[in-house]
Amino acid sequence: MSFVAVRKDAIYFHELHATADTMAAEIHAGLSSEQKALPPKYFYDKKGSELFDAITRLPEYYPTRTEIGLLRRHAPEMAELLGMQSFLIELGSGSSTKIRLLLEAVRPRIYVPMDISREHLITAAQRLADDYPWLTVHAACVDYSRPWDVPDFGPGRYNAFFPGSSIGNFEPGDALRLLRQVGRLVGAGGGLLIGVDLKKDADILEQAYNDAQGVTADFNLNVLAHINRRLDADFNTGNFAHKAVYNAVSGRIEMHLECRKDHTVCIGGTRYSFSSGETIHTENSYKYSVEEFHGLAAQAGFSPVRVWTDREGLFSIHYLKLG
Ligand code: AVJ
Repeated sequence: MSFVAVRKDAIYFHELHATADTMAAEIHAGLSSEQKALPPKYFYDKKGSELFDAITRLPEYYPTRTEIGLLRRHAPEMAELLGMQSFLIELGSGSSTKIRLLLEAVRPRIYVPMDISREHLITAAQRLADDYPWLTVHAACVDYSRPWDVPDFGPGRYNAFFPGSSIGNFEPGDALRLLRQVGRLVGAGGGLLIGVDLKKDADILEQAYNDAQGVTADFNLNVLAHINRRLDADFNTGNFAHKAVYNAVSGRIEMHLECRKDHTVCIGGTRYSFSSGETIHTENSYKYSVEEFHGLAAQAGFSPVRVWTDREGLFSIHYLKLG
């Protein structure tokens, strides 16, 4: 499929899927299984993207500030590795704040923010284009769990930027598939700069996902409100409680919504029963040691070039090359 651009004020806009979205079917499948589950991508409607931004400012949520610290400290070296005038594609660009730390140094030919949250993506991309008048921005709306077209701007050097440890929200097999797709995107010799949250003490992890102000709880519960808004459903968020625990065996934080009482919920004409105490599994956030991540990346054809970590060993940023 071709990569058709629509001019929207200061930016170009792309849809990377040929088919309409499958939200209703995915929600139905998730709520019909033995362990009820919802895909974490449905956190990110407009409200959810705003709540996620609020999470990144929480004192307990160390990943964002630690990653920004690494980007600030090592920006010159990262820019050197990325090279100038590349096609720079960011996966899960959200508010496009982190890329600002690298833009002036790398001066990409084209910057491509990709995100699932359409409105949030367009607003962030337009703001960026306003702030950097020399920059060409091609925003692309994409759901990585569905087949998507790899943007191709012609010959040149391609780099992918995938910050925030969003790779951790994918099951290892899906993470591998996504990294392989990133490989197709950057091509032989292309680069990947990726932020990966490290394995650490369970207390630090659990605090990061159980903040005192309850913003993460609101973020988790918002998935139900999002379903209500989009699918004619009648979830009462008051019937559920936020729960986040570290599963040391799997090396992941698990977020759940625990049902507080027996009740039913109607979604687009179908009834679903919920029993008190049962949970809806809403997210996994896998944590990787540097070696574990190198192993995963190698299976996708990426070779490690450089890795940066903070002094406390909380977070890592890898630069890898395809081939
Ligand atoms: C989307 C990967 C950055 O897994 O830490 C934050 C999402 N969920 N708090 C993560 C999230 C709960 C977050 N990332």
